[in-house]
Amino acid sequence: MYDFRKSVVYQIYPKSFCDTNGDGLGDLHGVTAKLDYLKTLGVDYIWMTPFFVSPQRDNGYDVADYRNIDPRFGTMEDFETLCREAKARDIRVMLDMVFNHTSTEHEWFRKALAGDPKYENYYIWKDGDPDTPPNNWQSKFGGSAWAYVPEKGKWYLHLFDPTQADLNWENPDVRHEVQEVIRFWMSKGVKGFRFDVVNLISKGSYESDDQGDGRRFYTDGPRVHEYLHELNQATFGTDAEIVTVGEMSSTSMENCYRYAGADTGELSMTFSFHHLKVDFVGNEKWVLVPFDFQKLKDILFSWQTGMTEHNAWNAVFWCNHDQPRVVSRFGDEGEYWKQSAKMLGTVIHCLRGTPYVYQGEELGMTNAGFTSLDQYRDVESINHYHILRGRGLHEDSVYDILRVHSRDNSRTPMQWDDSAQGGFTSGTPWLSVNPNTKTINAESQIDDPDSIFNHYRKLIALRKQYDVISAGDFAPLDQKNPSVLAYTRTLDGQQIVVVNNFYRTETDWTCPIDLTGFTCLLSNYPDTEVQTKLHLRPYESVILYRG
Ligand code: TEU
Ligand code: CA
Repeated sequence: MYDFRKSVVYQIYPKSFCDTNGDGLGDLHGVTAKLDYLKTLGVDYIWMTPFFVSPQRDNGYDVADYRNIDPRFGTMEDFETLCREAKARDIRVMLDMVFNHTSTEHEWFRKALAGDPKYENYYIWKDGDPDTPPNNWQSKFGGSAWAYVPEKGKWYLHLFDPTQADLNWENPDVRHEVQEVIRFWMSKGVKGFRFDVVNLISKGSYESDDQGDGRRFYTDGPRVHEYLHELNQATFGTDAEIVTVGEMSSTSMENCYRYAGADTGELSMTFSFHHLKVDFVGNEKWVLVPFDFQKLKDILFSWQTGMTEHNAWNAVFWCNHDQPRVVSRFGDEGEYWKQSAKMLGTVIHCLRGTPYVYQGEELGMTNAGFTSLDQYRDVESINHYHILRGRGLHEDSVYDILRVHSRDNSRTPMQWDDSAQGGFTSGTPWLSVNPNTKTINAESQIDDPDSIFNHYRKLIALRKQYDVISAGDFAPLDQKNPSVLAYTRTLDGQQIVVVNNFYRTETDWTCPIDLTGFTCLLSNYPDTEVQTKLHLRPYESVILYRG
């Protein structure tokens, strides 16, 4: 079987990656054009977020046709070229399948609206009067999760935007349709699938939630494991080379043992987000609070040990297209930009799990820094601007919050060079390029041995070289330390000790393990010395090894 424990996945947000025809939108040709760059970095998979036909209300997560490519991104031939060129470089293509919902422009939904009972049963409808939604569930993007269709006198469920109608997985026809879509892309040579919010597909009871927004009734729902097992058996489970990852919204570890267990026949691994909610207040993300370092460690470490004990596999990551940039979030955008970006990379890449690198993370790209609403494009950000203003928050405070939490922070175009549009487009980009492309860009980093890019390149290479990194057991070190994040990985006679100073203050740290005989595999300072009593400089990070 293909050993995905040694692989690293690179996430591409095609719209913001590379534009080859000057329309301001990245395209498939642009991805093909940058494959050599990705080969240099050393990644094994590219996960591309959806480029299927879509009205783009949610940047492609509102799919109107699962089998065709949106002309904005290119053609099927372009996709086939991309797959061929990727394969020639030993890079595998992973697609993003959005099966919790379709766009309301999907043929199925249009037929449902027109009254075709077969397709009506593809979605979730409830009777009710036009003024009272069937329950109090909230959309993840704000407002009620129900939309009323006057012609039908019924409400349909949408856990996201009103143009993203939830599919009715209880209907076996829906499950068969989804299987056919997977088989279609498998026949094109696709070797991986990411399943969007896949733990929301089985709804339980449709009660109003007196304790929250309704998520406890549909998250990790009653039949979700059955559905995933069935999908596995009918499609990707027949090809041992295919790697799958489920995006798990507000999930529990117990459920992930099954979703991502080695022998459970569901998925290869899961994304969970609890470690990123450490700058929230409960589930509320539209607030400004410093991140809770102890909580971050406790959550990351408990997932490391819990998943290991149950023989299940984590996807490990800081960044994606929904999260702010990690160097802005947990690192430093200023004086220690480089050290902190490298340190954060080290933390993730030495954990037990498959690391995901989100485009631009390997360059230390930062948050967007937008100052006015017209710069934002994301439906969630625009909705929350109005929701927060409606609660009486001053405009400046709302902008302060968006600058920290908006999903557009990660969606600004890839910074290839120091030209005005960062080498992303010759036209006008759909979302502004960060002006710091003058100093933060790929061109200036590829040949610089001390760059963040080359640090990531080394981290990726180490995972392939040392089995202890891909397969070793995890154990925390000095978990309560207020500024250091440290752990060990152990496999047979090999061990690594990973020590990270998460702050700009220098700190002395005595390793609870005797470090005699250890050598330094990688550090983000050029002159780190191995000793049991370490003096850690700002954001210093070291990987020590004994074979
Ligand atoms: O995201 C799922 C999700 O619930 C969150 O990431 C959410 O977008 C955000 O954190 C709310 O604060 C997936 C996709 O990654 C995202 O881009 C889509 O918008 C969403 O599903 C709907 O398909
Ligand atoms: Ca284009």
